[in-house]
Amino acid sequence: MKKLFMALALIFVFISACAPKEDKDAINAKKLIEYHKKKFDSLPLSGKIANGVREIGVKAFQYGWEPESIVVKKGEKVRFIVETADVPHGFELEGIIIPGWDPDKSVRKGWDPDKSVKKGDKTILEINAEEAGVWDMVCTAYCGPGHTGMKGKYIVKN
Ligand SMILES: [Cu+2]
Repeated sequence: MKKLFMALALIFVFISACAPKEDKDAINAKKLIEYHKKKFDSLPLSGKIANGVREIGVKAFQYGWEPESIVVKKGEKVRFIVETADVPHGFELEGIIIPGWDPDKSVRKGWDPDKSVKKGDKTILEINAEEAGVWDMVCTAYCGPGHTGMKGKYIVKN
């Protein structure tokens, strides 16, 4: 009888050790995801709608972007009006193809002056925001020692 009791007690200890517990880390992770989702959803959209197109003025400078984050809605047609405040800069949304625009032509090798953003010019680029997500906005023309840190975000909300 004592042995049976011991065996039952052991089984009980074993089961309670295996039963799913409320994992603190999982709860915290869920809270964090929720927090960021709320923050993400509440981001204001950039620019303004003109004739059904979201127009956004983007200014490149040594070494950053104004605005630093561009926010649009999935399904929108987006028009970037890109200018530079100082030296020529390139423009790329990493992983997104902009029709008629080759960001690699604005790097030093094979540099094409028509494919970089020059002072006094407005470079107009259009894309359709087809997919929700976050992409890096980068400069593809070497513009000085801070060039590689010249990063912004392109955000497409659902
Ligand atoms: Cu640059």
